[in-house]
Amino acid sequence: MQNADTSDHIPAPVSGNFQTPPVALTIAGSDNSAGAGIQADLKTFTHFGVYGLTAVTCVVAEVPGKVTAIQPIEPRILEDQVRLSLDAFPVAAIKTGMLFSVEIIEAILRILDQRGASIPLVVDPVMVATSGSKLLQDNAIAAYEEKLIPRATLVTPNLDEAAVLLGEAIRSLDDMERAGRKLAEKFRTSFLMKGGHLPGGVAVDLLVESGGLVTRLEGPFVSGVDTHGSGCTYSSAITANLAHGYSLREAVSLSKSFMNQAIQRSFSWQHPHSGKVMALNHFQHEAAPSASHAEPPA
Ligand code: PXL
Repeated sequence: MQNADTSDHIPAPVSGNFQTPPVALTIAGSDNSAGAGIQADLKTFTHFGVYGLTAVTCVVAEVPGKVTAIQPIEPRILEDQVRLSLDAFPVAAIKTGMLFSVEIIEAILRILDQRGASIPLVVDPVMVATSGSKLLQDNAIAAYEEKLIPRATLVTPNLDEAAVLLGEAIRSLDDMERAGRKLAEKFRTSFLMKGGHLPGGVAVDLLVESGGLVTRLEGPFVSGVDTHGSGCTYSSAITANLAHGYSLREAVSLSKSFMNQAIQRSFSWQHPHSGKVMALNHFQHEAAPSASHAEPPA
């Protein structure tokens, strides 16, 4: 296993050309509170100097800690959003987030098979919100397993999602590595196993590549940060870096550094009636070197 250095170097927003930035597409739900979903994805793409396109799968009414309604979008309209985007822009990477139903997954597969088969695809297998609300119907898990995951470049489950995909509980770092290897073999693709919820003072993730190479990524575990959307933000950071042309390993390592900062510098507000509300920090202005100092992809 190798270690990636992610703890204290600040990732640069790697944009070389302001006239023609790389383009990435997120296919995900809308979170009006903007910590998760397409809103988080767009902020993250922008941080990394990537022009973001969106295809909305569902409209979710929510604030941190509470989901009150989910309205899925007509699959035909979703398919149109993806088709128009792929036909008009040179999309360099795609991610999926909250997909909700079999019908939505099938609509995405129809259009990706026609137009997007060669574009790197990051699948964040969103199942449950941080608040505990279900964001995926039970019968859609099989569609993920049989159709979407096998064609992904990278899958980014948290430990609960990985346990569902594998059918085994994951309780330790050793379990996590074993599970990652089994998943990578089962689906013949790479998995980023996110261990943020494991006990201990560090947030450890393992990138298990389809060839079996395991890279360990570490960040400090920051207590008292009660935000949502970290999975959306992490997977869209990786997608942005893939759109820039970084290798999978580089893209994940740059994104872990960004996540460490987004969590450590998270925002907090006090509302006169409802109390404290928090959000991840997608800005990171102070830390970001100017784009002219950024290193281009190797
Ligand atoms: O964090 C998971 C997630 C993904 N996508 C949307 C969401 C949420 C969580 O609330 O609303 C749209």
